[in-house]
Amino acid sequence: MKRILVLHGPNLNLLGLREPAVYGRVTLDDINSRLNELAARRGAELTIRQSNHEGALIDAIQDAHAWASGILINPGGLTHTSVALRDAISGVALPAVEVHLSNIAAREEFRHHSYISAVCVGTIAGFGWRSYPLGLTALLDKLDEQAPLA
Ligand code: CA2
Repeated sequence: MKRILVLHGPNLNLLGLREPAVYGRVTLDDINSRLNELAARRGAELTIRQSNHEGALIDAIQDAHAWASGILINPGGLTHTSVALRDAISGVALPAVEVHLSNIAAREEFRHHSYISAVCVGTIAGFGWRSYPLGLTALLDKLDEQAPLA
């Protein structure tokens, strides 16, 4: 059974409740339900956390070293600022996929650089809530590819 840590960074708890013009009307609970449905279909199990605190996200990543097969992460604004989050992902050496609701390359200049991308298998951005299931599918496919043939 593949076990995946899903991490939502700062302010993503506001999804669907504020700024719908930028981030849409889908709530974080909606996204988590869809991810759990997808995971069940794929025979995977998710542990889902949201935090507004950098240290709490880093603790969750370090802890995942003991039990997870991979990480799906939307680091929120920390994408563009956090060397510490990048070091945590790199340190646990688990395959990670970075997702963003918005197309960060098409937004303000300060959102164009991600500290996280280089330590991830890949990044999916710009598809709204669908970035999450696309990212989870990509991560599970990658893990399937790595599994030894039966
Ligand atoms: O597009 C994404 O998923 C982002 O990670 C979202 C972050 C932003 O700082 C990144 O550049 C791109 C912001 C998350 C804040 O979400 C809110 C949702 C509703 C209302 C206010 C903020």
